[in-house]
Formats: sequence, C-alpha cells, structure tokens
Amino acid sequence: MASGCEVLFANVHLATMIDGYGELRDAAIGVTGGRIAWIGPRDQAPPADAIIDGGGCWLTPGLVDCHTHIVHAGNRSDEFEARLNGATYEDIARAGGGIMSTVRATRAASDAELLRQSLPRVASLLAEGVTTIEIKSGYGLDLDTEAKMLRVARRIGERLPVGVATTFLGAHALPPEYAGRADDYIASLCDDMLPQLAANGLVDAVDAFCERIGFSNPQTERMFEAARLHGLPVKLHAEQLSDQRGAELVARFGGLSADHLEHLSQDGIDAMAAAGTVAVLLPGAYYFLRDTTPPPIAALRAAGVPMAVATDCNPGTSPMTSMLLAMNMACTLWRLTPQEALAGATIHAARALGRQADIGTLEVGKRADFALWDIARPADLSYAIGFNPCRAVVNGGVLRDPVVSLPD
Ligand code: DI6
Ligand code: FE
Repeated sequence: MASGCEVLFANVHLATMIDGYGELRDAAIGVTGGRIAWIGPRDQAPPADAIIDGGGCWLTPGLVDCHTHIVHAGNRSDEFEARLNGATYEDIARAGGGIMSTVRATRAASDAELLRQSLPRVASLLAEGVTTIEIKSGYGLDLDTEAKMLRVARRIGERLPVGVATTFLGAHALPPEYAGRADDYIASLCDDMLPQLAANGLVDAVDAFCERIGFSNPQTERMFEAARLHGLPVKLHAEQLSDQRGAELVARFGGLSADHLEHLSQDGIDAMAAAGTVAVLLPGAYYFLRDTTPPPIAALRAAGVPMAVATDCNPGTSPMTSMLLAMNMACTLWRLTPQEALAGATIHAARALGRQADIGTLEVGKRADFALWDIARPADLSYAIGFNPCRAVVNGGVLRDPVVSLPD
C-alpha cells in the first residue's frame, strides 16, 4: 500500500521521457518534499493532502535549455539591419561591431542593469515550460566582467523560478587587450580568472570556442587541464564552422557535451559515443546564419550519441528565446523526430548539464519540475510554430503560471 503524498497532480497524461515518450495516459503524479513520490494510473493514486486537477493536460518534465548566452547587455539588431542593407560582416567587424560590441556593452553595464536586461529573455523561456537553464559567461573577457556575468546568472536563479547552471566561457573571443597574444590570454584564464571564479562558487562547468576565429585545439586543451585541476566538468563549442577535432578533445576529457557540430567527423562521433558526451544541437544559430551544412544527425543517431536541443540564445548568432521554436527547427531543418526533439529538451539536455540524476525525466526521486500542456499528443510541442500551449509549470512541486512577473 503506497503511503500518501503532499500533492497529487491528477487527471493528466504523462510523457515520462523514459524509453521514447514513455507515455502513460489517464495518470497521476504525486509529490512530496519537492520530489516525485509516486507515478501511476490515476485510479490507483495514493491519498494526498492536496489534489490538483490537471484538466486532461499532458504533463512532461520541465524543459531544459542547456546552452545559452542569455546574460548580455545590448543587442545587435543594428548589425542585423545593416547586413540586410548590404554591409558585410567584415565591414561591421572593422567598425568595432560583432562580438566586441556586446563585450563593450556588457563591460559597461552594472550588475543591476545586466540583470534587468536579461530577466525578460529568461521569462520568455519560462513561459514555455522551461525549468532549468544553462548560462555562459564570455562577454566580459576580463575578471571583473566575467565575474559580473556569472553573479547575474546566479541571481537569475534566485529571482525567478528556474534552476541555473553556470558555465565559464572566458575562452570565447580574444579581448583587444591581448591582441596577438592568445596564449597569454589562455594563461590568464587558467592561472588567474578560473581559480578566482571557481573559488567564489561561480562556475559549474568550463567551455571554450574551439574554432579558427576562436581558440585552437591545444589552447582549448589547456583550458580543460585547468578545469580538471578544479574538478570542473567541461563542454565545448565544437566544429561549428570547421573541423578542429574539438569533439575528440572534449570526449577525451569525459566532457558533458560538444555543441553545434555542423562540421563533425565520424571520428568525432565515435569518440563522443565512447565517452557518453552529449551532442547539443543549436538550430537557431544555423538558421540565423543561413548556414547550409547540417550536423550529421543520421550518423549521430546511428552511433547512439544522445542529442540535446538548445536555443544558444545570444545577440550575434541566435537571438532566440523559445525552446519550442528550437525543437521545431531541429525537426524541420534537420529531420529530428518530434520524440527526439522533446528528448533533446528534457532527458538529454539534463545529461548535457550533468544533472540527469535530478531532472530531465519523470521518475520517482527526481525533482518535481513539470510543464503542463494543452495538447492532443506530445508531437504538438515540435509541430506548432509560434504557438504556446503551456498551461502551468511546476518548480520543485510548486505550481505557477507560465507567465512570471519580473522583479523590479
Ligand atoms: N559561437 C557563436 O555562434 C556565438 N558564440 C560562439 O561561440 C557567437 C556569439 C556572438 O556573436 O555574440
Ligand atoms: Fe553558443
């Protein structure tokens, strides 16, 4: 005989996301102490102190956006417009634009201003059933601003109902102060910035941009050695524009994820499969850059590499704050199935953050983070474009409206 629960969400259909959708129709899910305590058919549900009628909604794990640069100041719609009026990327870069314009704006913003600008973007994600996000630094490129970005990321998790995982991306671009001295910049990241940020509890993982226009494979390896010294897991912006053998590198370090992957080789796929490294797919950047080389989805699938889907929310290449749109794009642009897209936004995204024991599926013992959807079947979540069927969200067992009010 099952013992009672504090709260029972009854009259729901479940997509547990264990073995595909893991559908359980006419079900109920019980919560005690913010954790899932019971899952089963509604007519066998245990007694509960409170019962919430799900109104026949589908209930899924809360969505996880496992790759964002959502904390940044300003935006780059001016460059977007200039490019559509004929300016080239080089024109814009020569005029001091591109990533450095976001670095300047982010350096100039106070903590409060950076938080104020970032919160509405996070609220947009939360309205669509997101309960956990990853937030990268990387628009500071100096100790003070990288620390500010990571503090603001932590603050977002305190101010809004969302779990936040922080990632140190100091190796995102070479700051002008280090022009022509990339190795010295990497040394300052490894010997100075990372130790201080990690000591202050601001870093959950370490990332780098391994690319011709970013940092080399050996420079990335030095970052990963430093991460290992601090006991921090690694992930990587890998093979977005060219094959730098970044996926093999991050797999060799037992990395959580390799992200982007448009130019990933079979060797990279094999290394990721052997290491259990998640492939994080970012269709928003592919779309916004009008890229034409898709990541090798069929080969990743054949190798059994778990595929996550994320927004990559950033002002330069993916100004997107919708997980449902990312899922739709992964299906339409790259032929993921809707089931793969939802797994990519839940179970595999949780793994890309190293949080698979805690979130990402509906299982007894995991955090009670759910989204409730007014849909006919789970495929609706990837099918619609620009329609939000989220009716309610549950964070650690606490029911909320999808639309959150922003703190002043
Ligand atoms: N890859 C990208 O596409 C973004 N960062 C990265 O490592 C670009 C970020 C920006 O342009 O602001
Ligand atoms: Fe990114």
